Amino acid sequence: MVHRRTVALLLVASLSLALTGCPPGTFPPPPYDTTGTYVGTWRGKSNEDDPQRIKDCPLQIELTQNIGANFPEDHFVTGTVTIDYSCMELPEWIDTPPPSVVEVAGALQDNGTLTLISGGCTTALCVVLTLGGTGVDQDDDGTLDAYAGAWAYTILLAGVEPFGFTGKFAVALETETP
Ligand SMILES: [Ca+2]
Repeated sequence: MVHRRTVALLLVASLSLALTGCPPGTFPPPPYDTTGTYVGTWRGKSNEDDPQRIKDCPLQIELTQNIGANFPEDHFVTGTVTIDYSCMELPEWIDTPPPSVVEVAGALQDNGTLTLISGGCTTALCVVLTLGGTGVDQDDDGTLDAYAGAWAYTILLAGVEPFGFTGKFAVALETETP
């Protein structure tokens, strides 16, 4: 629960930043609806002395947003990020791989910037995932089509150096096959 509270505080903080300069009563609607399934890849390198270099690792993001809600809830985005561990070699101190599906939450800013954060901990370790990027509504229909930016993934365990990756990601709306 502590982590959910942290995420909520971050949401409030990023929203207050986003709204500086808005006169009261004229809150703009979200720039687009992020609800959907997005597929793509991420690339980057680990923070080890001899870094692992990752290229084209599959990434899937599912997002939900209620654009019909009142402000500021209409700007809140929740979802899951699925990480493929076959791309990377986890350190030996990780006995059990962390969940490959990570719950994230964030806020959509009026300039199209979307930051997603997770704060998932088990009794053994914590996984911190942040995605910060810009979304584009390519066909101007009010829905997000592509989302790309910076990625950071860190696994924390007391007493050892954190292990993680930093890099870039890019995903696009999954097109339904009839
Ligand atoms: Ca669109």
